[in-house]
Amino acid sequence: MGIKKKLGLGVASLAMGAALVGGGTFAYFNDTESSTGNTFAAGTIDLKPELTGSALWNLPNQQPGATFDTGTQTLSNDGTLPGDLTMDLTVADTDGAINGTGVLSDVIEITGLYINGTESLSTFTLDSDSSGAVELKELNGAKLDLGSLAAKGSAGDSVTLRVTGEFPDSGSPQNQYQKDSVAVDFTFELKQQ
Ligand SMILES: [Ca+2]
Ligand SMILES: [Ca+2]
Repeated sequence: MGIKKKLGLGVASLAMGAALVGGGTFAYFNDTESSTGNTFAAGTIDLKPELTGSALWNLPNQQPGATFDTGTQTLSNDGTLPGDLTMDLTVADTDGAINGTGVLSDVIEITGLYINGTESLSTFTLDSDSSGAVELKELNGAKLDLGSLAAKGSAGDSVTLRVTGEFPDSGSPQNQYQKDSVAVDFTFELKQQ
């Protein structure tokens, strides 16, 4: 028996067995479709530039009347997902402890907070002592919403920020602030929406 005939016999036997078990087979219409290659991949949230350890200002040896300005800083989303940007602030005084009591964060004022070039300080509720000015002490623990950043490459994937301030000259002696210093830490977080 040639190999073709052997194969033919095998097929016939199988068909018979099916008929015995199932009690009969019937033809039917059917249709199958497939979808392959379905993947789920996580996108990224990546705020740039990396600011770890870099200061926006470092002003030793100041006196009443001095001003400071961070210059315009750009923060960008370098990731593939949009996010909401916040800025956390902490303020820490070091009291020189000479000439009476008082620390710099009581008197140094933030005079401008520019977001994309628009002065936005008054849009935040920061003047908790209703003095008419935002002193550094009022920023300690503040969390400011700076808006959304689109995914990298889309319109609105970056924001510019600039902070200005002043150590006001009160017109009278402010010797209680001699030798004092104050540190302001900014922490920016871009969080997925
Ligand atoms: Ca105030
Ligand atoms: Ca002091």
